[in-house]
Amino acid sequence: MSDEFTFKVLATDGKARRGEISMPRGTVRTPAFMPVGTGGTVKAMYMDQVRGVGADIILGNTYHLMLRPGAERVARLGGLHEFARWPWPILTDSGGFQVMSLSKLRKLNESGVTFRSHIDGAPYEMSPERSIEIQGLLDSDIQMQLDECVALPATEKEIARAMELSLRWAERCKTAFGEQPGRAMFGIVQGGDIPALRERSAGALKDMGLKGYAVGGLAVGEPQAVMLDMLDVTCPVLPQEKPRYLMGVGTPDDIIKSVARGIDMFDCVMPTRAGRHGLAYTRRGKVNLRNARHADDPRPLDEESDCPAARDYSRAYLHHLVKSGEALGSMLLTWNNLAYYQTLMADIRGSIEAGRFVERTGEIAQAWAEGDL
Ligand code: PRF
Repeated sequence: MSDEFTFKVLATDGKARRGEISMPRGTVRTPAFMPVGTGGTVKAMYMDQVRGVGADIILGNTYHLMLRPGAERVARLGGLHEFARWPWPILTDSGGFQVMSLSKLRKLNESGVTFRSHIDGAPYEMSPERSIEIQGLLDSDIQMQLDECVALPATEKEIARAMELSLRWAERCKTAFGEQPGRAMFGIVQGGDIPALRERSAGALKDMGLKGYAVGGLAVGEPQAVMLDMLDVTCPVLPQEKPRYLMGVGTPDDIIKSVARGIDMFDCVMPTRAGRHGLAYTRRGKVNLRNARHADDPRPLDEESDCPAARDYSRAYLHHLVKSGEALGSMLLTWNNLAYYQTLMADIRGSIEAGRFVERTGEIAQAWAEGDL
């Protein structure tokens, strides 16, 4: 742990990096996967289970928490860590992306966004300064700039406009954030699927001297190959000595291919959402527990797993829970999935340290391809 926010690259293998982010609330081993805890809860999980599977940091959402229960209320109740009983690092997204995907009647201009809540239609305003203020009220350790993410496909003109606006908002967020030694504010690279715009965005953010950089505007409708091409042009422009976070990504395969290009941090609803829909991630690929083939299967999802959800319950029982709509089905499958993702990240980290990243991730992909046991 550390009084200051610091990042160290401990080992590299090709472009893949094994690192450590230290801050007062704890150390994040990278490459890291951050479970999504949108509204102050990683859905269907106790925080000790989230910690128990190996998560060093979770993600929270400005947008959801400002609407309900309200940022000022969370602050009065001691901040998000105390409120949700997660004392370790928290990264918060800034709200722009969620406003665009969830809210109603949104209007965006130079000063910020106005929108109506998806919950009760109440009107809200969010400027870059207000987003940082809210993230401060939540007591977030890693705060994100307010940005505008355009869905792909989009015109070059539209992508360029949103990217330039996001750069101006990055400057305003940097000023609003000020000097906070134990915390960080990350800039967000935009630029859609246009290499020159990605380079411009990453270069301008680098010049601002921020403590970390996110790559946004990807996994928004483009093929995986396009996303990877954008990482190929973006990562070399970003400073080596700062953490890089690919927002909202992704599948295990996306993660491996992005680590190979120099990404250090990820978040995605996939393991938690899939768990609530009866889908299990395993060493041998995805298993849909809704399928009738599991109804009489006494075997666990993975007898070699350290996670009780994967090791101690029969597929027949999990199938039964899922088919019956039982809460425990969601809980066990989410637990299994987050354990799988964290084990994958530990495996990736170990392979980089050992200089075996390509070889090891090849073996991991081979096991997925062999299919379920
Ligand atoms: N910006 C912000 N949050 C995000 C994204 C973005 O571009 C994405 C895109 N994959 C996910 N979450 N602020």
